[in-house]
Amino acid sequence: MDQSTVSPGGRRADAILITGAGGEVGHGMIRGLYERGARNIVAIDLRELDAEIRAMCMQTVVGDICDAMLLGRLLAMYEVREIYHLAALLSTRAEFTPETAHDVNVGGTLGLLRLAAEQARSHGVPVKFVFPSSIAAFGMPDLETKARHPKVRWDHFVMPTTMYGCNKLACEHLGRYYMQHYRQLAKDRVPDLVDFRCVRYPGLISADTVPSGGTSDYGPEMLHSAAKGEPYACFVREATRIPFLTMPDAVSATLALATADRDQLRCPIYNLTAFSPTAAEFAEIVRQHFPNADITFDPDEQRQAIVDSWPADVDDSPAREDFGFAPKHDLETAFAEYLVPRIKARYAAAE
Ligand code: AKB
Repeated sequence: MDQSTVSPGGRRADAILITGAGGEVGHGMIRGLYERGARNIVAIDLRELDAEIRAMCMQTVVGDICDAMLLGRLLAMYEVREIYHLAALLSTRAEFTPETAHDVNVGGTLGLLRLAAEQARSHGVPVKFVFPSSIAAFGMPDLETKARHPKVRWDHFVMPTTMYGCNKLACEHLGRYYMQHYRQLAKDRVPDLVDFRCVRYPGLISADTVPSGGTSDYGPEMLHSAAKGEPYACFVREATRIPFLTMPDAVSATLALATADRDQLRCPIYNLTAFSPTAAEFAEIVRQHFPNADITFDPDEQRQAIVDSWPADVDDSPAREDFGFAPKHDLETAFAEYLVPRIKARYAAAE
């Protein structure tokens, strides 16, 4: 055991555990927590984290969240007080290996919920479990219904058509179970072990990372291709519409949920969104900023069907009312104030 994490009295160091730390959201979440004063971050990912992110962490671990031995060793070293569970196989990638996706997305989450319950039982304080679900948990039955329901509530049309969406919906229910009903028949049941908090991310757009394996990725891929001067064939139709959020707004919203008073939170799940452009509108604003962008549309029928099953927009009023969700960026300011300046600097530095 690493003695550096155990005080002379045998008490383990407090820790915030972040899984999927090397991913798009992981980078932003670690930076956001660090900038808010967190100095006890333990980050885990399948790959080594880059130096800048590593410097913000108390410890970085290269490993698999499905590795029970690894989780056991972390339990021995730390008193985990919060978990931001960001590791997942996204919607497109999950369709090529659905059973593996289930093992990682649901099995991995179950293992961490169990760890959270055991930790809370051990140190006597509820463990905060922050979980990003997705608009993939929705399943609009057809385009006519999608058009008729422009702003979908969190509890409507939850009939996912992808393994990833099924996984996210399952984890939403598992989190609620661990929070409200865990071991409900056990004589030695301890209530309130896990404080589960969940947001449903729409498509996320980051200036710092290019996504991989998502079906909402046509937006960020289009933008990054234009910035690199590369042609881009969009895999959805021009008229395709889904909700999006910039990565900084997604991180801020997640941290606002994480730090809200529990009694403010009326919903088990919170929709988030900021803008819902069509793919054609997205291409138009990309061309405004990158006039030489070579963007064409070459729909992939299967991936198109996935995106068509996601709502055109979602009702995020509960997030705005309960924990003050207020995205900084609409479509125009997202490009003008965040995406384009950061992306141009990123690719200029890479030249
Ligand atoms: C995906 O496209 O799979 C994800 C998502 C919408 O959750 N970005």
